[in-house]
Amino acid sequence: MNMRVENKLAPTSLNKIERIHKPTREEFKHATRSYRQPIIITGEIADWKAFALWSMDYLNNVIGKKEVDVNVSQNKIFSFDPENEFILPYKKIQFTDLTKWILEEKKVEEYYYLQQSSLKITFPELLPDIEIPNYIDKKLLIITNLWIGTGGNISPLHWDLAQNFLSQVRGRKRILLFAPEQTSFLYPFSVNSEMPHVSQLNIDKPNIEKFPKFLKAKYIECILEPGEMLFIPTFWWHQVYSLEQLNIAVNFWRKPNFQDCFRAPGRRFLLQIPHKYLVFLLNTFFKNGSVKMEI
Ligand SMILES: O=C(O)CCC(=O)C(=O)O
Repeated sequence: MNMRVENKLAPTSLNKIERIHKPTREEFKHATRSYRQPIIITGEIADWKAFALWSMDYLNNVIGKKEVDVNVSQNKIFSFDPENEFILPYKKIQFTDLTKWILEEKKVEEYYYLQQSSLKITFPELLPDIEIPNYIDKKLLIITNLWIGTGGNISPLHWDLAQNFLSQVRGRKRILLFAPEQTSFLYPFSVNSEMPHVSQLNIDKPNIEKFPKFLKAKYIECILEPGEMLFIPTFWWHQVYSLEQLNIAVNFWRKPNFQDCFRAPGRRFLLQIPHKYLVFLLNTFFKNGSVKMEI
């Protein structure tokens, strides 16, 4: 990423993502300032069966015949095209075709990424291979998803309302994180658009004439190794680069803490569409509604 040197440090005291080995829930809460700061947890995933078992052969045996939805991109940026305000299409392919494509990857017209695919709904056979982290009360767990892709895939800059435990099983990911307070430098799409949680910027080739405040944005960076779990708190912006040819991750979404819904991105909704946002929050917290920003 071609950002200037002065952008290297986050604005808070946090300028590095700490690693913490198998924390207890209390230690986790303390280290993340009550689920508000990112951290990398080591040692948890090594205990999962998935960590020992999930090779391409194993996955092909267990789920190979399934049809899966893969997102399709022409330029490896998934699954939004920020520059054209466009949500990319997906297509159904057999799982073995996806794995074959990943292993044989060559220069092609289109690229695939299995993103955010519910384990419970689509791959229940794999559920016994993973363990819900101790930091998520079962009643606060929203969804557990599988991600399978290949090096070069990019998930562009966005935030999620849910707290996210991104758990790397195979391959590594490079991740850039911007605190919620950086929102005014990151040019999210309009609160009324279909992707209000996505930045309009391509941060690898930022159009500074159009988005001049981006030069003030500060970020922190980490490499997530296989066996590590990155905790991404509510409203922390993240851009994710897959590094290895085979890249497999699981992410757990946990309900946000109520007070965190009013950090900078949430305040935009509150100021601009207060009624809709409050109804959305009521549904999220009291009626078990979705935490996706479909407001
Ligand atoms: O791993 C990726 O490519 C993106 C992950 C992500 O954006 C998420 O878990 O919210």
